[in-house]
Order: sequence, then C-alpha cells, then structure tokens
Amino acid sequence: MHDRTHALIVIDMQNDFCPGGALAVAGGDAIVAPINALMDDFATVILTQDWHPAGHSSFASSHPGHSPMTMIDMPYGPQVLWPDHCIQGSKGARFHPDLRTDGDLIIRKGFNPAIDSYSAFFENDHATPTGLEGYLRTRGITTLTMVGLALDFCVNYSAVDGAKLGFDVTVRPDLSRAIDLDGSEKAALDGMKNAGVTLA
Ligand code: VGL
Ligand code: ZN
Repeated sequence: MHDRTHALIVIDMQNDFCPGGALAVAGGDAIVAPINALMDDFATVILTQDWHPAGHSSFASSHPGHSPMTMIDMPYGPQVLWPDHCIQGSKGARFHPDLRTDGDLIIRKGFNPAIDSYSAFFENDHATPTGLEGYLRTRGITTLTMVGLALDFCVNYSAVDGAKLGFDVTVRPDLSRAIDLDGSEKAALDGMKNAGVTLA
C-alpha cells in the first residue's frame, strides 16, 4: 500500500515551460517520462498549472518600456517580468501532451491579474492562499515530494512555503529543471536547504 500521508506535487509541466514554449526551460520535456513513472509510487498526485489572464501584471508586455527578464517593483515586492506565458485556455497553458493528468487534484494559480503566484500555496504577496494547504490538511497529508518546472521559481517557492507550513518536503532536482536567471538556481537550492527542504 502507498503511504496515504505522502503526496506527489507535479509543478507546472506545461507546454510554455518546455522547449518551443514561450518561457522554455532547457530540458523541461526530458523529465516528463520519469515523472509519469514516479506517479505510480504515490497514493495522491497533485498537479499545478500556471494560469494567467491575458495582460497579466507579471508580463513585460503589460509594462510599456520594460523588457522580459528584468525586474520591477510591485506593491507586494520585486517581481521578474516574464514573456507572455500560460495564458488561460491557450496551447501554451496546457500540460505537456505526454504528461499523465490522471492525478487527484489540479490546482491553478496566477489567475489574479494584479499578483503573480509562483508558489502552489500562496500568491506572491505571501498572504493570499490558493487552498492547497486546506486540501492537504483535510486529507491528512503531511509529507510532500515535489518535481517539475521551474526549479528556481515555482518549485522553489512551493517547497519553501510547504516547509514553512510544517510539511515534510522533499524536492527531486533530478526531476526538475531551472530557468537560472542571474544565479537563481544556486540561490534557490541554498534557500530550500535553509528552509529545511530535503534535496534528494
Ligand atoms: C514560473 C515564471 C513565471 C514557474 C511561472 O512555473 O516556475 N516561472 N511563471
Ligand atoms: Zn507564470
């Protein structure tokens, strides 16, 4: 029997984060098959989906004169400006066509036009919950394994928030890939370790 207190969280395995996509992460597609296989080992599988309205405030195109991959100050803190990506209902927002999507829950995030949401638990204001914590707690889940894209953004924020909330969190860097913007991969690995996340 699989451990009913341990869930797999598969983060943002969407076309736009895979080669050919709007915010492609190198090697993003290479982890689809091993993630599919890993799902067999878990009683509960949760998928997250980055899900932005057109004109989202995290898009450089929404800030005239600003380029993608530069920073801007938002009311909730510094924010990277991204190329338009994962627009609700678009092909880019769909899961990679080979990804298994027969999991228990799909949680969408980033739909608030004014706030980005890297973490599966909270929007980038670090205050607005997505509801994932309640789902996990009411199902008696205490232990989380996280994989997916991108290691230095959505996986990192989800893992650190999960650990802060008291979940026992393991990230599999071998089943994740980073954007690596200005050293963000190393910073994320250090930050996750400091937050008590196990890197396995
Ligand atoms: C992500 C940047 C913007 C991610 C999402 O899934 O890591 N990164 N939106
Ligand atoms: Zn996004």
